[in-house]
Amino acid sequence: MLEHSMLYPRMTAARRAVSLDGMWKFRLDEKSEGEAAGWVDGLPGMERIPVPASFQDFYTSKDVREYAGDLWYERELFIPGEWEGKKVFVRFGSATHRAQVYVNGVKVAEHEGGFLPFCADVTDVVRYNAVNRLVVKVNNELNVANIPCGTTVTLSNGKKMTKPYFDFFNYSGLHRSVHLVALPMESVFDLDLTYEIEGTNAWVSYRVATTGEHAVQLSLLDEEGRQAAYAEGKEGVLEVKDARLWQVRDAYLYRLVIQIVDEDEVLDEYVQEIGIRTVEVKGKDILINGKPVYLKGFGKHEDSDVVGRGFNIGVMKRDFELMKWIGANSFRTSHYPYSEEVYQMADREGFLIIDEVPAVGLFESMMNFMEASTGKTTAFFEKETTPALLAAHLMALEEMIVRDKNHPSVIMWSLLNEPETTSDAAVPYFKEVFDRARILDPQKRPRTFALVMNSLPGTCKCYPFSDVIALNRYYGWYVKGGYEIDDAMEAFRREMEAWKALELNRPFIFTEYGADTLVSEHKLPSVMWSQEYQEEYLCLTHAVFDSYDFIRGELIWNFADFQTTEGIMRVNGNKKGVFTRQRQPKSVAYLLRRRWKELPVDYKG
Ligand code: EVA
Repeated sequence: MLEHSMLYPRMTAARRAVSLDGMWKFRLDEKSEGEAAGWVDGLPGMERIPVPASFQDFYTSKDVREYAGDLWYERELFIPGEWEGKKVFVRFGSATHRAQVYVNGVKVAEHEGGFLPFCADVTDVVRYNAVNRLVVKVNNELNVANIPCGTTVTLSNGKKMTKPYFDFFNYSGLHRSVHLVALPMESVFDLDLTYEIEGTNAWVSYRVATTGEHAVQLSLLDEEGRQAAYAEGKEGVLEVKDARLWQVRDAYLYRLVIQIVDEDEVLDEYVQEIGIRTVEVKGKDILINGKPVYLKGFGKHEDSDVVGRGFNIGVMKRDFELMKWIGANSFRTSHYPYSEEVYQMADREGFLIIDEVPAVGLFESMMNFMEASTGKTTAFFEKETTPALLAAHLMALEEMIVRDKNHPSVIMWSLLNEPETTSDAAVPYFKEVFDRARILDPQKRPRTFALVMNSLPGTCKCYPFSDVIALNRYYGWYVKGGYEIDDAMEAFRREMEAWKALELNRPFIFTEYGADTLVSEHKLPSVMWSQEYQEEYLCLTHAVFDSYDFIRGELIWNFADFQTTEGIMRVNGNKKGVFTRQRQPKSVAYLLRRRWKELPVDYKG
């Protein structure tokens, strides 16, 4: 059980939540002198940067952009006097990749892992009705004892540099909103929900965890604010007559109002939007509310100009509009859990999410996507650091599932991206991770992981753990691109025949397929990197998808061009976007739109 509640901060009659977003003091710690120099009591200098944002792309110096090490943030914290007697927390949406938090010079929290929220309990440390000082030390180095994996090297000039084992820029800092939160002494801590639907009625089984023993009351309100169900007790069932279901791209959200009561007094109130729907894998079908669904959509990134991986509410809105325009119904949060606001929006818009824990780079290479196609194996899970890695992985998994389990949009957990799966040592590691996901999720949603190119029917020891087999495949790009593309498609079909021969009776989805494409390049006849080639590649790949009834989803790589580490493989970033980084369409967007608008939601079902 986590130490602090993962519930999203909300204002209600009993709760307070104040955004701390804005300009914060900022300082890089090139000489690792911060602690010794007393920075926990306040930073030297006057430099300020926005929160939330990555720090890297604001500045004009390469040493700043590529900086690896500690970075410090500071801001004032005014705590209202009327909060005395409440529990007071500072809640970080995330701090990439690890952080230590100080209030008035006292350490109040530390957290490992860069993509999930954590709280600092500051109740006894703050001065009330007064200004306090909040200092955060963030560190962005990579290693193989934490996720995502990579290394940190020291260059001959003494500067540190991170080398990710993954294909996205190591953006870091305070990427998400920070809130100051006041809760009553006795408060709602956690909520589990499961659904049963029969005919026009639904049963919402719930379990509320609180920090005390007083009675709990729940009422479920429909979108008009009318009460649709009521229940008492920490555990029970809400019976909803004529329930409006949450459907794919046709969402309906109820509001669940949870109160802790002491006779007539309301001690705490928390409000959670919920969608009534079921998720199940049966044979080759992915079922939402008992009906098969074919996934059409994207692997995405949180990535945009200037703010990097910082949450950008405008970009989020644009992304959803583009996904609606193109006829998508789903996306994977590759390669880490996204900002909570993204899931709230997906709940509202009826999108399906494959929620991915940041377990990426569990394959020793900067270009695993390339090297795996050569058959390279690395026995990643036999290192001294593997137990520590597993512990960090399980912790992130718990934080993700507890954070996201009540979003109707979340229909599947992705537990790793492109790990090494060909050695025996991978198997016990996978077992722990998959078992833990099953225990943590009250809804027992399907679990998956994305298979890299060398994870094949004959080599992969871990696919049996997956409820849905998810393939990342680049036939026609990393494998036999250009004029050899027909051979690539033959190899692709051979692989699919080998999967078919296993008769797994499970759904397969593609969590990646794509081709780098420069928006500036047109060429007749096509060459690799031209917009024409991206279209040809897609037509041929889709023809393969269409020939197998067990393929139940296509999430193209990537929604938009995104920043990566520089190198000979990347032209100022990965250019496999269907949209540019500025969210304008490449030619291929129109092709996809034609296809996806035509495919029925229950295609092949
Ligand atoms: C690519 N391929 O090569 C992508 C990567 C991604 O960006 C992969 O999962 O296999 C990875 O992160 O474009």
